[in-house]
Amino acid sequence: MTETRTTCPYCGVGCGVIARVDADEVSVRGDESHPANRGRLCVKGSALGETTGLAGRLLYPEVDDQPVSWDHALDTAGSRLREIIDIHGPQAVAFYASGQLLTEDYYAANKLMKGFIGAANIDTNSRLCMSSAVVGYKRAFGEDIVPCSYDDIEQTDLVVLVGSNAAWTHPVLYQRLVQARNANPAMKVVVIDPRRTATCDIADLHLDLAPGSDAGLFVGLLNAIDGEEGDAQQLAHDWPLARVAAFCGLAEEAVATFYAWFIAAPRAVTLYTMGINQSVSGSDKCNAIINVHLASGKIGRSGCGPFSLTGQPNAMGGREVGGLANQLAAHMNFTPDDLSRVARFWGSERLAQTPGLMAVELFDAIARGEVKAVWIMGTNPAVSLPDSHAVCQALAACPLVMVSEVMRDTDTSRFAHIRFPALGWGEKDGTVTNSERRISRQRSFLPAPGEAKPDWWIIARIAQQLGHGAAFAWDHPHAIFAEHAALSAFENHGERVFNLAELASLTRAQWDGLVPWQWPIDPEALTRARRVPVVPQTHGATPDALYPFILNSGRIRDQWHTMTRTGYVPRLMQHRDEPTVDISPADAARLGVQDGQLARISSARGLMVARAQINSGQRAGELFAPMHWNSCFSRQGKINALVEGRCDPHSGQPESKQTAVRLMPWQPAWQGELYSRDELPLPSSVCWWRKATAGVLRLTLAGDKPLLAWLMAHCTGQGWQLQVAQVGDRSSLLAWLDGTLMLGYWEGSALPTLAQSYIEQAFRSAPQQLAERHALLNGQSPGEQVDQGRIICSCFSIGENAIREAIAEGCDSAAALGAKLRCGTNCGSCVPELKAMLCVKA
Ligand SMILES: Nc1nc2c(c(=O)[nH]1)N[C@H]1C(S)=C(S)[C@@H](COP(=O)(O)OP(=O)(O)OC[C@H]3O[C@@H](n4cnc5c(=O)[nH]c(N)nc54)[C@H](O)[C@@H]3O)O[C@H]1N2
Ligand SMILES: Nc1nc2c(c(=O)[nH]1)N[C@H]1C(S)=C(S)[C@@H](COP(=O)(O)OP(=O)(O)OC[C@H]3O[C@@H](n4cnc5c(=O)[nH]c(N)nc54)[C@H](O)[C@@H]3O)O[C@H]1N2
Ligand code: SF4
Ligand SMILES: [Mo]
Repeated sequence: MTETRTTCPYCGVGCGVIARVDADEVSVRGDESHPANRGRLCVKGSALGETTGLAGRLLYPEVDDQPVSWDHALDTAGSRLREIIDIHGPQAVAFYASGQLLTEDYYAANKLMKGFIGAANIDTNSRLCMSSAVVGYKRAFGEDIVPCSYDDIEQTDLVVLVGSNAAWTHPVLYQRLVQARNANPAMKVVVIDPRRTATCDIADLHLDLAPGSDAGLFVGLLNAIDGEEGDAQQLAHDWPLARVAAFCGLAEEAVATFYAWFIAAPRAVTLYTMGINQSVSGSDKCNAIINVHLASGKIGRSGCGPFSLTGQPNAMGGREVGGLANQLAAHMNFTPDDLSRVARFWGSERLAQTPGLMAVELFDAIARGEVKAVWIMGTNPAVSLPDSHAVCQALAACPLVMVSEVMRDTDTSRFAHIRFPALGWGEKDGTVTNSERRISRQRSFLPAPGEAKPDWWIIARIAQQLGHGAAFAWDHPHAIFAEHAALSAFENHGERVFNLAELASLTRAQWDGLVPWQWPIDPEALTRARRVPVVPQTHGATPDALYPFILNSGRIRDQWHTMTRTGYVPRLMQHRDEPTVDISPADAARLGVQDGQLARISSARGLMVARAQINSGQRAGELFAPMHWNSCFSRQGKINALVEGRCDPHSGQPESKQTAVRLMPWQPAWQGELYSRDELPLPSSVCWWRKATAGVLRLTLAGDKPLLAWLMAHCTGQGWQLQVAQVGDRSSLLAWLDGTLMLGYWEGSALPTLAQSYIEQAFRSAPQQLAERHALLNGQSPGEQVDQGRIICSCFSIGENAIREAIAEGCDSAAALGAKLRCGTNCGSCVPELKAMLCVKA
């Protein structure tokens, strides 16, 4: 048994984790000594041990779909890249990296592209995430500095959450807030979000403003603060209360209450994330928020500040190494002094002199044939970029697509000519920086599987192929970290706040043992801040008679992005196992949509199918669907097929939160459940959703063209024996091979209710008695069947039905439910849902 202190690879809270390996079993618990979480973990963090298996992993390099040796893969990649550079120049090559790479990997990628290939075409998924926040900070402070810490949330009088569903997306930080508020009943919490989310659970005030209207709210607040005159203040005079209320679609009293609280609070923190950043005017919205903190003096002291929470585990590290196409390394810019400094430090004569292509432009350039080689590392753009049909077409037409991945099959890797197997969490070694600028170690505690290698190693080998080996001759991530830290200190003279001089001379052993370390900010730096004038704009979507709804998108509690790591874990799919579309009761009634019914949502770009959820927390005229589902987990479940690539002109960040769409209820001819030992080539007319089950493939299906005959032909074609039943509109089919159950299928005009766990069991050990097989064919278990309902508490697998029963029996608070069933007592992220169920009863 060994225990290793490391860091969670999911969200930007950056929780410390203690991983324990017992024989082959990995288990994790929160690290009490880590300042970010002090021992707590959320559901995703707690389930990390269940994600370290090797199923689905990419374990060997592949060239043109054939497994090959590293030598062969590197030679081929090197010669194909050299050929493109020789003929078309370095601008024809691009890297698309990720805020989930470690700092060392990220530094290496940036150095190779900007410093040695000599074009700045390296951009990252942080463009879709943090780039507006970066522009906001740089315009205000002259540098990308986040002037807050998690402690501020505990030492404040007012917390404003804007465009953040932290209860689900930064759960441990949210739990810290819940605790702080319990400890200080005078503290107030305001949530600003068009939807009523789980985060609203602790809100004293929820402002369900019109989508995209946040800048109006904050410019109006600046006006109300009545601070020092200047351009920003001047513009704010045009935004009296009545105008703000009309612009935001809010009641004047609600806006006035928010303003009064903000002005009266001695200290206030504003937490903001994707509801602000992912907008055509996201940068301006960030500055509108920063301005009210500057004007009211709520900045640069404890309990105060404009706090942009980072999404990914190392979004901040990416900003430090200059992973975006329009920055240089170590918070330097494309200015003559910085260019010369970086070139001297790297000993390069080829350093890119102008900014490169930003994510959306980059894929447009691939589509136009200008970029001919792209290397994608640690991100899944075929799912996460807007207008995904166009992205897929661009990738399909690109002469050289290289992908560094941990998984064999992703929507993006399907387009790859060369696949590099990367080490994953638990195997790789390096550092990450969280939202509060705290650098923590991710340590390896598992052996490298197959031929997988660290991302930095792959980059350094390709550098060697391109003739730059000497500048990439590191033998360990520690050497890269030391170089990165030294660059941050190089000729700094206090000009750049980001300065890791203190860490530049760590020995390998010291780096290995590094305890979480927050890089300091000199409060002086904040006093030079500038108030950027902001003219509020609304979103760029243009709803009309054909596409009357605004489609919003975001995260659900237990899934991580494109699901490559969380979508195969049964425990994490219990909460939501299909893409849903939330619709207001009024719109549902008008369109005749029933709760749980399927719906088709379409925009001018594409279509998705999701199950309708009637939600009174959803404004009329707006819809919400999760960002997670993709072609590996569904047919037509991908929201970015609909989203247009409109971007903020300053940050290049796409407006992922607002798209004009229409919704039509879909009553398919049949719906079914399919269990199978193997993948099968379903006809393209069938819609399906993959469910996470142990050991067997389970799909929920729906369609208009009959499927049963196709399935029967498929099974007989395999030489399996069939057992078929048809009663009324219901059909079922079992396929056997020598007493082993190979496939089971149940269909009806409505989705059949089945004894799921009995069926799963039958695939592990098939029932041999005729009566049992008959029950199975009917989708029932021979014994009594207990239906748990939707799982609410994923930590202890407590279902809706047990909770309703306990409420009926007298449990009248989340605490009482916890005492009886344990639900909500571990990570606490289901407490808002428990409370909602208690409310329905009341
Ligand atoms: N469970 C889970 N947690 C995650 C992630 C995950 O995939 N799963 N990903 C991580 C990453 S990378 C990120 S970036 C963060 C994102 O964290 P969040 O930003 O909290 O998450 P989202 O669900 O994308 O969006 C937040 C909210 O913005 C609201 N919103 C939409 N339009 C507007 C608007 O015009 N104004 C306002 N004020 N609000 C609006 C949405 O209704 C939504 O509730 O989460 C991180 N944490
Ligand atoms: N409509 C809509 N679209 C959105 C958003 C939204 O709210 N709405 N949010 C946007 C935001 S904020 C973000 S951050 C993006 C996220 O979108 P992506 O970055 O595309 O999503 P991930 O699933 O995190 O992709 C990470 C990939 O890296 C692989 N991987 C994991 N570990 C490693 C490793 O160590 N090395 C390598 N090489 N690969 C690894 C994973 O298997 C996975 O395929 O989505 C954006 N897209
Ligand atoms: S809050 Fe974020 S960092 Fe912490 S355990 Fe959950 S996903 Fe991991
Ligand atoms: Mo993100």
